[in-house]
Amino acid sequence: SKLAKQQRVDIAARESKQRDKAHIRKTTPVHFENEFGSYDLEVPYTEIKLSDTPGVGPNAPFKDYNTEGPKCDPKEGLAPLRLDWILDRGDVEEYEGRRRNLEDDGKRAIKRGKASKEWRGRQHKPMKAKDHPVTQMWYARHNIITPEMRYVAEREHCSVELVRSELAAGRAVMPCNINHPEAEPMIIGSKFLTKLNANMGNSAVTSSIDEEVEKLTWATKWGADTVMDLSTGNDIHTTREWILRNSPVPIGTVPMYQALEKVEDDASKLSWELFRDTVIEQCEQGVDYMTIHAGVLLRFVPLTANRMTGIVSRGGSIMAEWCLQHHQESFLYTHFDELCEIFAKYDVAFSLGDGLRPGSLADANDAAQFAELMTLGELTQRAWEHDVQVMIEGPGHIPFDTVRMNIEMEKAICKDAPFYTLGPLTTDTAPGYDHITSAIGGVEIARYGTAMLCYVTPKEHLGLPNKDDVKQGVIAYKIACHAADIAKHHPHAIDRDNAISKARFEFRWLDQFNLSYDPDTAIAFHDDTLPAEPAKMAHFCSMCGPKFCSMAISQNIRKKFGNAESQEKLVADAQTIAAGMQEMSERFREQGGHLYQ
Ligand code: IRN
Ligand code: FE2
Repeated sequence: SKLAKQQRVDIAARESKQRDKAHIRKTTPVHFENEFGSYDLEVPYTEIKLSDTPGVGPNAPFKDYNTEGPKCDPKEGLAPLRLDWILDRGDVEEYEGRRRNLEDDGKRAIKRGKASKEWRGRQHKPMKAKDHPVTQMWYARHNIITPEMRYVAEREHCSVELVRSELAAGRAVMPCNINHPEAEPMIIGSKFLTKLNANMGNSAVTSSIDEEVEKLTWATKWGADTVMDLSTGNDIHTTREWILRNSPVPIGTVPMYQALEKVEDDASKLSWELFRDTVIEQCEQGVDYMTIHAGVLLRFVPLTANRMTGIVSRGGSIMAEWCLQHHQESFLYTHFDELCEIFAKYDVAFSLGDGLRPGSLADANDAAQFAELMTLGELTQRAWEHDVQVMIEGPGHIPFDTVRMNIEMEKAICKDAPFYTLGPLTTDTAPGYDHITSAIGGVEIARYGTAMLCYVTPKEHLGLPNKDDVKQGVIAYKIACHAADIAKHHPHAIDRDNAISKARFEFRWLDQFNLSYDPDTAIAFHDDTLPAEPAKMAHFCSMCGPKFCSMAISQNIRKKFGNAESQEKLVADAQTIAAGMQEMSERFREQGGHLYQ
């Protein structure tokens, strides 16, 4: 069984040959000017090449949203795409911070090329705001259109004014720390494509730094829009440095995990000062958004006493422990304005944590959950007063019929700040399949306005996800996000479905594989039944075989009756038939209209 397990992992995590052949990263050139400069933006998309429809003509390549980022040597890191945009605004300065470059991290340092050496030299010192907030929210509220906003508008195929106004109103966030200029700007808000986050994180025993970078690249390849680094252990700073320098997507963290590491896992030894310094260290490195469990208040902790599963949030339980030990209000809450001031200097976005989220259906929608949500609503307003971007984390385990109520509550209480939920899982009964139990809830909650879904992998409740689990989680959530976008009637969302359905009907097998989220699995499943190469051009599929295929029959029907003449005749026939039916029905009713007297 060990061998069987290994084989299963190999199939899913093997080289993504078919996908890599057909999915090509390209960029659209966009010229943009504002009061600070003139820019030639290169906005990425994925091109999926399609074959011709025999006898009809070529099919235009399909353009898809790209999260993958440019290729780079992991030891080098990515080029600092946004560096000039940031410097041109003239509102930041370098200063002596805690930041070290990879080289300073000693033994792990590996030689780098010239270009990146120059960039490392410039970046050795972290940057921060000089005199006003440098958040995208601040620019949006001051009617400044940034290259970041223009870039995002291109990616989302929407107007730049929509991007600006949603950011200004707090209905969308663009996590983009000025110290993470490698990241490609993206936006999270209910008017935009639904996004998905993938969590990574080593535990001391299971993962190396290289593996973490590989998992990051792997997750963004399959479509993760952001990645959270939840690493714990000794190399936490170095791991994060590697991830940030290689990440084309925003990186989120839970700084409380590192703070706890610093006090050797003794929550009672935590303090505001220690936490603040950890946050600043991460701001300087370039973390784009941070989960802050500031809604776990001392007086809410007893509300969890009679729960089936108590407090399941790691960050939430750490804060609850601290509050009880000291019998004091949470320092995250009492120092919240100071946190806002720090975040405003780097443009770090809050992800206000749901430390009291339900960990079972039995605990769903209880007093503790909603008491915390009310507090998050209050903190949202306070962050906005500092022009700091905010999103709100949500549950968890909740029954399907209460999913919609949860997003409606969040919108009302948090004044439309983007909701970012963990699933939700709609049943507790399927460990091993919780990517499915949670994707079901994810579609429903996103359909009514949740802006980003945090993926759940098949290993949830069981262990740490490996590469295979990461892919399973990402694909399950791609499906959920896309299904929600279609239900929301998001413009263009259905284009991909139309393209793949057309390919399916026309027996363009390779196009069908390539337009799917996981071409390699699609092709492998097809090959299980019809391994021969010509089968990929066959005008029947492996489900029905050559003698009876509904699609082949439909095509024959179309050939016979598809021309204008026979169409007219068909319509005329149908009208004659309908008239006859009508007559019969009237006669029947005249006779009393009952089958049995
Ligand atoms: C998302 C929504 N609710 C929770 N999450 C994610 O859960 C959060 O962003 C983070 O990645 C992870 C850790 O949560 P706790 O257990 O520390 O609350
Ligand atoms: Fe859970």
